[in-house]
Amino acid sequence: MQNILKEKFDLTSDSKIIVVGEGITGTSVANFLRAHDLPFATVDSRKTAFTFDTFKGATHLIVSPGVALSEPTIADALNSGAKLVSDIDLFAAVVNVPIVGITGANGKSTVTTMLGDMARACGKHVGVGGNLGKPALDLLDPKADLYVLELSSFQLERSHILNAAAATVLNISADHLDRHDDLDNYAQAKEVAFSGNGVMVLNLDDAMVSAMRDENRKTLTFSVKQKADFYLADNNLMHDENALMSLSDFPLEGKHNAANALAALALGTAIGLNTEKMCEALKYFKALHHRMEKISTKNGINWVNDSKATNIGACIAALEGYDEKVILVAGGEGKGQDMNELAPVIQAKAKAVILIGKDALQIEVAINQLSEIVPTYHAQDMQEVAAIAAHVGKSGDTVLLSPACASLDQYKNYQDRGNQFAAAIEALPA
Ligand code: UMA
Ligand code: ADP
Repeated sequence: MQNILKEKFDLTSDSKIIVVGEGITGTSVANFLRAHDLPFATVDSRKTAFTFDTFKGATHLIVSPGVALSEPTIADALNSGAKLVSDIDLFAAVVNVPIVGITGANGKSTVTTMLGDMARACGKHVGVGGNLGKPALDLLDPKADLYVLELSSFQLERSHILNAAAATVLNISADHLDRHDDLDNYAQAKEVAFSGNGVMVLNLDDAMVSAMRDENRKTLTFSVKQKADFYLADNNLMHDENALMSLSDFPLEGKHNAANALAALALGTAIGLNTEKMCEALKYFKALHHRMEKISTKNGINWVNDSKATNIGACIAALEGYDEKVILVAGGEGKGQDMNELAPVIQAKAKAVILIGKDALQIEVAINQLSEIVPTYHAQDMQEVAAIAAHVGKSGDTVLLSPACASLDQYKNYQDRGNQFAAAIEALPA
């Protein structure tokens, strides 16, 4: 094992390795290096501010995804010749069974979980994680015969050697533009998922993803709008000319979830999973928490928690899933997104908007430029959101928390935001 690491990363017992970030990724890396007798130091800027001295003489930097590579002290160390290695690189270097890599702006967790369920239904001993929760290195298990990894743009931008047996970029839409220079730079990071020579699973409905096609590689396509290898016809999930299952047997709502199912089927097919068993797993798939989760019908209102909608693309997909207009709860940390892209969909699909968080005003300004007035309200916390929604909403209305923004300005994470929403509804007088 040491030899593989030595060969792939020039790692030796003389290397000066610095693990940057002491979160769950940093801890998984530290455990891995320790197990391989490779000495290292860890640093965390929230404990001690980074200085140029922090990285002096470093030969290898293993930087956690939450830490920006543009951080001047890190950029300086990399410019001075330190090698950038990611936890994903270390993982890929030591794994000898197929890895499936799943990235995209939205749908990663859903597709990763679906494919994990499908693999289990096929009797595989599968490790499922990555950005989804458990860091890749913590999944390592001699019994595993497959790994399914959700990969974020931050993990991919610092990775080099994934060589997945099958990979997909589900879609590209604006996200994390506070960390990536622009959409092209973000897409380039995502494209690293295709490094190597495995099967590429491409979304024909997304121009930026379709453009990643490599004629020399085996490719499977999916689409909810046109014929592809995996597509929709007459309300069925299709593979070539074969109907795999009816959408009425598929428990998730929204076209975007049909797209997710098609992507998972394509990935599973690419690695040889049995079609019938994959469809069986899809039938029993349960929506993940905080993604279009129906939480209550208190006071006749349908309260829906889509707190995981941390970017505009996810919020648009949620709104477009409704035939009738909803009361939208949105706002938070906007991450440099252009809220003018969201405003027309709000006009078409929202009867009122309740705004929260740091960038509430940006959304309001975009809404105010619309030709039609959409009533907007501001709320300081979820109690106020619930109170306003209960006052504005009538029986039969839907109140949708789909913030289009990150949560970190006001909440611990998107789960905390969703949980506080649910608790506030629970606390409303009946
Ligand atoms: N830190 C610094 N300096 C900084 C920023 C962070 O020292 O400038 C330190 C923090 O003090 C903390 C540590 O780094 O001690 C945290 O590291 P991290 O932010 O990289 O987070 P981890 O705990 O290692 O979790 C990461 C992913 N987090 C991020 O990408 C921000 C988790 O994705 C992922 O589940 C986990 O690795 C396992 O792979 C979370 C996420 O929000 C869910 N991802 C983004 C998303 O889905 O949109 C990309
Ligand atoms: P990710 O892991 O990429 O954030 P999730 O599966 O957790 O993706 O879903 C995140 C948000 O995006 C949720 O609000 C969900 O409803 C929405 N979503 C899921 N799949 C898609 C898709 N294919 N296109 C657009 N939005 C989607």
